[in-house]
Amino acid sequence: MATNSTVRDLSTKHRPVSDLFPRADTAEACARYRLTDEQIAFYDENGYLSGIQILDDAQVDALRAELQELFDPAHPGHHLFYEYHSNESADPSHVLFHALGAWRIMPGFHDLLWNPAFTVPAAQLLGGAVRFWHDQLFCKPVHHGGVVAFHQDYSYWTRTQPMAHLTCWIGLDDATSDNGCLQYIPGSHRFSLLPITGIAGGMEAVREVLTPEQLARFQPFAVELKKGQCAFHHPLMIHGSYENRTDRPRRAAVVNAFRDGVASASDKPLLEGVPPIPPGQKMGGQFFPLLCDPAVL
Ligand SMILES: O=C(O)CCC(=O)C(=O)O
Repeated sequence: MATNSTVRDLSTKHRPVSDLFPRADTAEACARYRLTDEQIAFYDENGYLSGIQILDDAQVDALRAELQELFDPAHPGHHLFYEYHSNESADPSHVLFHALGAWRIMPGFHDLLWNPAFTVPAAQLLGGAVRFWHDQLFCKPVHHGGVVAFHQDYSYWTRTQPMAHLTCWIGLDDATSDNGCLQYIPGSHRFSLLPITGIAGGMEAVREVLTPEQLARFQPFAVELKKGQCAFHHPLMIHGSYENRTDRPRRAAVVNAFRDGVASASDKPLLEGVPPIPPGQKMGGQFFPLLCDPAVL
C-alpha cells in the first residue's frame, strides 16, 4: 500500500500517463472531435453547449473506480487535494463529495485533462490554446437534499484575469432533473458579473442581485445528460443543481480551463497549497499545464 510519502504527485506530469484516452497530435486525428460551426454559434448565443460525448463506457467505469477509491478519506494521496468536503459515509451511494485536485492523485482523472474529446472543443470555444485551471468532483448521494445554489463560476475566479475561462461538466451517471442535473439560465452569460450570493444556501438566492430584466429571463433549463456526455459553459453562465430525489447517485467530474495568457491577479496562493503567482504574471508552471495548442487543430 502506498503511503503519503510514496504516492506520486501527478501534477509533475504534463502529458498522459496511461492509455485510457486516445492521443490526437495531428490535425487529422483531432478532426473527429471538432465542434461544428453551428455548435459554436449555439454556445456563443446561449452560453452553453450540452450533450457532447466525451467518455465511452470503459472510460466512465475507470473514472468511477478511481472516484470510489477517492471517497476514502484515508487514501494515501488525500493530502494532494486542494480542497475536500465529504460526509464520509461508508456506503458509496451515500457519499456527498466535492473535491478539487483529483488530477494530482489518479491517472484517469489526470489523463482526462488531455482527452482530445475535451481539449479540441475547449480550444475552439476559447479561441486559443487551452491551459488547465483546476478540476472538481461533485457527487450527490441517493436521496440527498443538498443543492448547489445558482451562481456564476467567474465570481469565484476573479483572482485570474482576463476572463477567458470555460467549464466542462462531465456526467459519470445519467443526470436527470430528478437526480439533480445541472440547471442553466440560457443567455445569462450576457449578464454582468454578479456579486457572490453563495452556493450552499438558498437555491435561488442569486435572484436578489438580478435586475427586473434579468429576473424575467430567469428560466432554468435542465441539462439532462447520459453518462459520458458533457456540457460546456461560459464563466458567467448562471447555473446550479437541485437535490437528488432518486435512489441513484449523481456523480460528475468537472474540468475548468482558461485560454493561454490568462494571468494571476492575486499575490495569494490561487489554490490551496499552491505557491502564489505574482499579479500580472501569466498562469503556468507545475499546477497549470498547457493542455492543447490549437496549432495542431
Ligand atoms: O455538479 C453540480 O451540481 C454543480 C456543478 C457546478 O456548480 C460547477 O461545475 O460549477
